[in-house]
Amino acid sequence: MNMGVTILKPYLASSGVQATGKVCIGTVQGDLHDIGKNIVKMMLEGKGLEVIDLGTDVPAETFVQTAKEQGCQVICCSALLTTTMDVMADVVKAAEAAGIRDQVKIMVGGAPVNQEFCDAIGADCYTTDAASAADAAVELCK
Ligand code: B12
Repeated sequence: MNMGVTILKPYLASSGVQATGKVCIGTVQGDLHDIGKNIVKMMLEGKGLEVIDLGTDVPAETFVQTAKEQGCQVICCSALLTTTMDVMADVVKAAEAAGIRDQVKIMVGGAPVNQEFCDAIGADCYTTDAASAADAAVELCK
């Protein structure tokens, strides 16, 4: 999958275009699934957004610290395990504790996540797939 993504990336990423926003993305702490996260990353880049990829097993504080230091408008959290999706709630809390909750939008996704969960933890946006995630991120960056 990752090899395929590497081949497709030059065709999807817009070249010579000024970035329309800055986003950081990662799979939450305790979770090593990254295929979906990597597809979302590729689609975000294809929409002209600058993407900081934090990789997998990312602690809540790292998402928030990165957003604060790098000036990201959106934090994208991915989770594939029901046991790790609660880390997304920690990201929301960490953003509040760091005083940047009003400056950053938090997007959540991954197979076990749904709109109800997004609302319950106070995140800003949930979408089901990479294409809609990229469209939503562009809107949030505006
Ligand atoms: C591939 C896979 C693995 C690979 C991961 C390889 C990798 N580099 O990612 C390996 C073999 C390593 C693995 C390990 C494990 N896995 Co696994 N794995 C899967 C599997 C088969 C596919 C997941 C996948 O990649 N789907 C394809 C991608 C494209 O879909 P996606 O991630 O959902 O992403 C899309 C959307 O959700 C969305 N999206 C994703 N992220 C984001 C983020 C944002 C912000 C937004 C908006 C949208 C979005 O866009 C994406 C593209 O459209 C699933 C079963 C399944 N059929 O889903 C099990 C599954 C997720 N794994 C499971 C389990 C239990 C494990 C292990 C715990 C097994 C074990 N006992 O060791 C370990 C966990 C290790 C860890 N700590 O993370 C369970 C989870 C059950 C649960 N309820 O939590 C599943 C559901 C299998 C099962 N039926 O039991 N796994």
